[in-house]
Amino acid sequence: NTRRPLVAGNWKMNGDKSLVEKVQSHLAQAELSNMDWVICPPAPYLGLFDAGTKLGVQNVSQFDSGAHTGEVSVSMLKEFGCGYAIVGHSERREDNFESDDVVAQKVAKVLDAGLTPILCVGEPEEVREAGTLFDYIANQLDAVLAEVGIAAFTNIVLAYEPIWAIGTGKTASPEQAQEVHAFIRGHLAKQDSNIAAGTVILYGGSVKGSNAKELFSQADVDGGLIGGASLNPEDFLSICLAAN
Ligand code: G2H
Repeated sequence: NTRRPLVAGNWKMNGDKSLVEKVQSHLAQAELSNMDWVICPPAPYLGLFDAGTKLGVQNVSQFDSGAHTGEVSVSMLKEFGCGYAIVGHSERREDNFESDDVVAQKVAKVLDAGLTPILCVGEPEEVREAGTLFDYIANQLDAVLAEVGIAAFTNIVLAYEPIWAIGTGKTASPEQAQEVHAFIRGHLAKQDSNIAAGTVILYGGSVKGSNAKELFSQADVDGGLIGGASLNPEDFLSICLAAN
């Protein structure tokens, strides 16, 4: 395939100013010409990175501006050179009650601004155990497809993050990841097989330097969305190298 691997570091509500320096200096010394990487720090740190560092945010408002206390708009992110926005992470769906509809509106807003959404989908453990995993993921995708249409998926990065594997140390096996990634691609292919073939699908959930290579070697796994391990510059770099 011609999909370019991507590794996105999601710091969540972690890190500090010194981590900005450490991560930049680690990545600067590496030869990473066959993949892209992006750092998604907490919003206050965005302006501290060197120009040219690929940046993303962990959340963005579905509104343009106005009386939305605590929210950050896409135009503000553009001012800081932010190219990506994580949308619909399971922690925001849970902590901030983001519905499939709100997630779809955010994806549309990010696309309108010319940024790339990293759209997260993934099932809780009880859904997997009940055997309704594929319906659950299809519903999450369909909410966004209904809002923006299949053509928009040329500019969307997907991330499959099984909720039971997030921050738990319980990584999905490479086979489990591949099975769902292939399902996601197949679901998009029902509407447009070319677009589906070109869509970058990341795996997220306890990816580390030690398991990245095997996960990324799966046919439909095009890189990773990295939480905990992105806070360790050596580990994050080794994950980037595994995708390169
Ligand atoms: C999943 C992932 C990054 P972690 O949420 O988004 O976090 O790698 O800590 O499981």
